Amino acid sequence: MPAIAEPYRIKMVEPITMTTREQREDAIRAAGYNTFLLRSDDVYIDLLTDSGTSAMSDRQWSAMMLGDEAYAGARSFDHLVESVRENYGFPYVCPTHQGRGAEHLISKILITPGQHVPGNMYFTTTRVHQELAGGTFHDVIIDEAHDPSSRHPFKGNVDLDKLQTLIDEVGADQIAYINVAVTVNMAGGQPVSMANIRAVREICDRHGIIMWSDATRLAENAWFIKEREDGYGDRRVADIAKEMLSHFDGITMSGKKDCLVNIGGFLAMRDERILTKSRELVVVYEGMPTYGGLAGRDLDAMAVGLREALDDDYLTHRIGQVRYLGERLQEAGVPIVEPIGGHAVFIDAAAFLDHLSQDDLPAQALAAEIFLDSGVRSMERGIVSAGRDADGNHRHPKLELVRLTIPRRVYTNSHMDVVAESVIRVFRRRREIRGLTFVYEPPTLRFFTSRFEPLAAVAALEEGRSEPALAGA
Ligand code: P61
Repeated sequence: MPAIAEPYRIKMVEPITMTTREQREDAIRAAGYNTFLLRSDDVYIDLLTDSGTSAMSDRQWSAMMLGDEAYAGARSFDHLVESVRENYGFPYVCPTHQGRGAEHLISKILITPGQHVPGNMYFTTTRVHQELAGGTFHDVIIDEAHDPSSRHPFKGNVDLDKLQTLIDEVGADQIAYINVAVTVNMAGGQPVSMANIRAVREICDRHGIIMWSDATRLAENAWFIKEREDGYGDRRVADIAKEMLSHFDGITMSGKKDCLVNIGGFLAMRDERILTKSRELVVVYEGMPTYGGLAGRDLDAMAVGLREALDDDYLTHRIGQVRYLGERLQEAGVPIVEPIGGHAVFIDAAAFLDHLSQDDLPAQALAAEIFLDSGVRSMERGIVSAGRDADGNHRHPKLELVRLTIPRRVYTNSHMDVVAESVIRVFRRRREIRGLTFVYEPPTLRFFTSRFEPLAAVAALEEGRSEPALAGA
């Protein structure tokens, strides 16, 4: 394999903090063993998320200087609409402050309480908004997606039989819409094939069902189609992306990922009636329909970024960097989700810490432990993220993962080497790692703000010892 270097050079640098083990012990304890609650100043390499963490280009910064901050009718909005039309092929756009703003609006518009919403695996904010609108989410992803070791090339695919069975059971008129995420975040950044998108479209057409997409990582999905699907190898990613999106009635977009911006999102659609409803709601929850909670400069940065993210060279490096980290971990025997996805390497925490039960919150404990080792911040994606069901019981997802998420255009492969070395060190002494237990749990989206204690510390306190031990200590 020839070396793939960054297709850009670095014009500005941001110093980052190096910390001692003692500082990290204080920091993770103060954060209640939740990496979401760490201060960024205490983090060395921040792989919490690829959301809003991209480095913008010189062209995006220039576009920001031209932002039109008019309250209404800003030309920045026109720039976004032009870019969406040209690159995604949708005529209508409604900006929102970020992806979940768009999810909120579309859930309210399309769901009548009591209806059902199939999707290819849940995403936290997506499902919450569907439920708040009175809908019931149904996972119709293929079984392989729930198996970390399955090497299916399109693990994000919709299982057509599961979809058809749901339609037969509840009736097509009780399906609010189907939401197809490209790529599928919770499955490990796994793509959906063009053939699968076409097949879902056929089912939707047969039953008159609206076909929506969570297109948050559409550029990465299109790159995987180019790499893996017959007939697409010689096509430009930008063309593939446009073909993909041509099958959908509309999309929700978190611009914080594949539009390469730090904040922003939108709804894009073909149906003018959905546009009208979006505009009615956006003024209540976000702002005027021409800014949707964003500054004019944010709209301009997004208009430029969404085009840059479809560049073949950029994507080859981007996905190559994720793969570089994943392969280093694989070589050392660290269990990760395969194939390696588009935006992150997902460690199989259930296999990594196979001496813990899922109720001991292994992925949460492992994320805390990796931070303690090196200051690398990752994210739990397992039982804590899955939350509780309607009866108040913990959901037990099949995947118990720690996500090492790579921000776009931010870190070099030397940073990836440091991350790999740290994870491998922790892997070698994995048997010492203990579980965690909740000490504070909010009612929704609990993973963001929950606090935990090491199980060992709880046991020590119960035995009357005063000094709690650290996880893994
Ligand atoms: C992330 F821990 N993702 O992956 P917003 N759809 C999809 C997303 O990945 C997504 C949104 C919609 C984040 C941020 C985040 O449980 C969490 O612009 C496929 O963040 O509102 C966001 O877009 C929502 C992290 C969100 C989480 C929810 O890191």
